[in-house]
Parts: sequence; structure tokens; C-alpha cells
Amino acid sequence: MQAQDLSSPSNPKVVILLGPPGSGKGTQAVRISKELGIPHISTGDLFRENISQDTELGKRAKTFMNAGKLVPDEVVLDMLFDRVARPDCAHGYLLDGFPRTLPQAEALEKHLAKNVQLIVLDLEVPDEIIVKRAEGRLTCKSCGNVYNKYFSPPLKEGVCDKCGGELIQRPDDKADVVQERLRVYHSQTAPLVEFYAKKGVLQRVDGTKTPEVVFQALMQKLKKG
Ligand code: G5P
Ligand code: MG
Repeated sequence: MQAQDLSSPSNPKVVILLGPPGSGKGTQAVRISKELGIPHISTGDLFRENISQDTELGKRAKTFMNAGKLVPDEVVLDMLFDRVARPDCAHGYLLDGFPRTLPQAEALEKHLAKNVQLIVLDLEVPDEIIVKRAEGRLTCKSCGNVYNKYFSPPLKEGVCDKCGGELIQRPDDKADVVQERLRVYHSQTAPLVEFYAKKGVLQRVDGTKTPEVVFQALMQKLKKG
């Protein structure tokens, strides 16, 4: 499908996908990024890449991530602003998993140029569904593609449909870590919903439907926004 002309050099679009852990940010971000022709930047994926390459940044982030805690703001901000300074972000980008605290949101605001069109999409999913999704989520060790053993299983058990890689459970999808991630979400990230609502840039989407229905709803909001 062809990328839609919803972003331009004179009016770059920065899209933020908000939502609790496991609400579908990554799944939807891949599709939106393709549709709009802007890069998908997931701070969680950037950390996981650093962990698999055993970098200093990865070593620092791993302890926090595996305990379900947030990585300290200064570490996240350095990594994120480095990434969005690359040329592929000049015409806009899509943020998945950032910002996650008020200081991160405030730092982003200072960083954004005046002509940027900011749209924040909040995926609303209740905690009990999040717990079930995390328990069933399978992630490809090689390409990162996401499945769910209950809702969207791979064609062959344990094998990625896209690249044939091994499917694993993320270390932070263990039941006790998911509970901690939800607790952290409600105390540190949920206040951002109000923060962006007050600025008039928030769009809410019901994230409990099928991925296709959720995607269509998100695209509707993006076209209006
Ligand atoms: P991440 O990597 O950002 P989370 O916790 O925000 O992790 P997560 O777990 O990656 O979010 P997601 O991306 O919102 O979830 O969801 P997903 O993977 O696409 O889908 C979840 C499941 O639901 C899948 O099984 C999928 O098949 C199914 N699903 C998806 N969409 C739908 C749908 O529309 N309908 C239905 N029915 N099912 C669907 O962060 C990880 C850690 O990194 C650190 C933190 O330690 C964090 O815990 N970190 C940061 N720390 C500080 N600041 C930041 N900015 C940080 N960013 C990351
Ligand atoms: Mg994700």
C-alpha cells in the first residue's frame, strides 16, 4: 500500500502512541508507520537491541526492564534525541513507548520545533485484558514480530511466520513483572493522558477490538488530527 501524504517537510507530523504495556502500541505502530511513511521509534525496542548486542546502554537498561521498572529519564532522553536527530526523522516520526513520565513529555515538548504537528493516540485497554495478552504474547527472537498464542497464533507453533526465527516470551511478560509494569504505568505514565488532553492533542481509541478494527480507528483519528 502507498504511504499517504499526511506529513510534509513544512508540517512534520509527530505521532505519540500512548497506552498501557501490551495495549498494542508496537503492533499498531508497525502498520501506521508503513501507512504514513514515517519511521517507527520504540524506546523498548531500542533498549532490547542494545541488550542483545550487550552494549553499556543495554546493560544499564536490562536490570530496570526485567524488574518491570522504568529506565531512568536521562538514559532514555539521550538515546531518544540521538535517534530522532537522524535524517529519516526530518519529515516526522512515530513514537511508541515514549514519553512515559511527565519529565520525558516536558523534555520532548522543548525539543520539538514550532511547526511540528503533534498527535497523541491513547490506546485504551483494561488491566485484565493486558494480563491475558502478556501471558499469550510471543515475540520473534530474530525480527521482533509479535504474535499471541490466544488471539493471533503463528502458523507453526514456536516459529515466526515472517522469518522462521524462534518465538520466545519476553522476560518482562512473566506474571509478576506484568503486575509491576501495570503499577508503574498507572502511577507514572497514565498522568500523561490528562497532560495531552489539556493541550487538545489527545485522541482516545478503544484498543480491545481486533488489530484491524483498532488500526482503522487510529487512521481515522490521524486523518482528522
Ligand atoms: P516497551 O517495549 O515499550 P510496553 O510495556 O510499553 O513495552 P509492550 O509490552 O511492548 O509495551 P505493546 O507494544 O503496547 O506492548 O503491545 P504489542 O506488543 O503490540 O501487543 C501486545 C499483545 O497484544 C500481542 O500479543 C499482540 O498480538 C496483541 N495485540 C496487539 N494489538 C492488538 C489489538 O489491536 N487487538 C487485540 N485483540 N490484540 C492485540 O518497554 C519495555 C520496557 O522498556 C523500558 C521500561 O523498562 C519498559 O518496561 N522503557 C522505558 N523506560 C523509561 N522510559 C521509556 N520511555 C521507556 N521505554 C521503554
Ligand atoms: Mg511494544
